[in-house]
Amino acid sequence: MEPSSGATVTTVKGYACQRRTPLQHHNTLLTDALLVLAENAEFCENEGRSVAFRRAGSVLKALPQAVRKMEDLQGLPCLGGHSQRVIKEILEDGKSREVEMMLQSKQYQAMKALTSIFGVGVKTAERWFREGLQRHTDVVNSGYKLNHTQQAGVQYYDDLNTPVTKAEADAIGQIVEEAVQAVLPGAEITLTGGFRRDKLTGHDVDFLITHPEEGKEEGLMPKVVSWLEARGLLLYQKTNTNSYLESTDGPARPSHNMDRFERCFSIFRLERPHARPEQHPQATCEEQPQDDDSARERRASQSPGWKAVRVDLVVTPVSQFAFALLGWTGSQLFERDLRRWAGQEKHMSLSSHALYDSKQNRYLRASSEEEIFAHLGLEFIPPAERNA
Ligand code: DGT
Ligand code: MG
Repeated sequence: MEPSSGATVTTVKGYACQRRTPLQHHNTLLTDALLVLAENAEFCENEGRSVAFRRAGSVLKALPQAVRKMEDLQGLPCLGGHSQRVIKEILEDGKSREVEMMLQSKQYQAMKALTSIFGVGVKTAERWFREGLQRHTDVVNSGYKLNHTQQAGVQYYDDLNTPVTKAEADAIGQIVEEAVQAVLPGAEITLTGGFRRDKLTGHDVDFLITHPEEGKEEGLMPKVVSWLEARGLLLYQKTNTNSYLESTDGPARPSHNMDRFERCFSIFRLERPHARPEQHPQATCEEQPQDDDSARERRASQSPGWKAVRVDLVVTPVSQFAFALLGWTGSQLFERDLRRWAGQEKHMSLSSHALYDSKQNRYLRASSEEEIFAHLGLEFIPPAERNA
């Protein structure tokens, strides 16, 4: 369709991995609204719908200018009818009634609050909501039996829901570096995830650990974890051992995105710089707030001298490092579209371990992200432009 006169025509490719998506963009009002719809679809366990809204938002993030009228959307991919209706309403009225109502709804608010507890997924949150729980404090008061992860999620709720800064990520990086060098000199750590895409804050800090000599990295994770635990630096950890070699060594399946690396989900105890010493209750009894339940809970989860920070550690053999780096840098939608592109357009199968070419019936090696993009017939997109 020919755009009407006055419309700003922009060509945007259909896969997120074909586009450059910077961190800062021009359409946050629209993308924030679409994100609410995507989250709500996720809360209803409708993944297809959630991805559709995320894709629509991601296309708007890649535009070089703000959308001002519906004609500006002509020719753009991934914008379904529902997304377009919401965009139209916002362009005309400054907001979408549907999104506003969703934000006000008890169910959306409860699902958002409950799923923001570390260790609580949509299914559990949904059940708790049906049973009348709405906030993390309700979970504490319910007396429900929580698993180890959820206990940590509730205990450190406030800290874990306070964005991690780049300075904090760097401080954690120094600790991880020290731990890794102590147990395996010569091993290398790399900051991945959102911080590698130049995000200023994140919900966690992601690291890859490898060693230039293949095989040296085996068994590294338990040693790193022991080193950290011995120094009281871990508040929580759950380590999965590498199962990639033990499993049937078939082609990497693109739909299977849980990796089989040695991986540690953890919560670090990060000393705050210039932290005030912890206050003794008796010393300040005159200023004590009323000792109601919520005040007690707040104090229990407050940690004046230190902050609880979610950290993911992943150990990879150096032969798989480039794939792991590409797979862990994100964004999630960028990763999803990389795998979709590989499968649908190239008959290849990409994971964070390997790239398999089904036409040639062989794995394609790569020692850098650039080589993987080249194998996939894609222009290289640097990490800071993978914020799809
Ligand atoms: P954040 O932490 O919310 O600021 O944002 P990201 O982008 O760092 O997101 P995060 O930490 O959940 O994950 C980092 C990237 O790693 C993400 O973009 C996709 C990838 N990723 C996360 N979990 C898995 C996993 O289990 N397997 C694989 N292959 N990739 C994962
Ligand atoms: Mg992250």
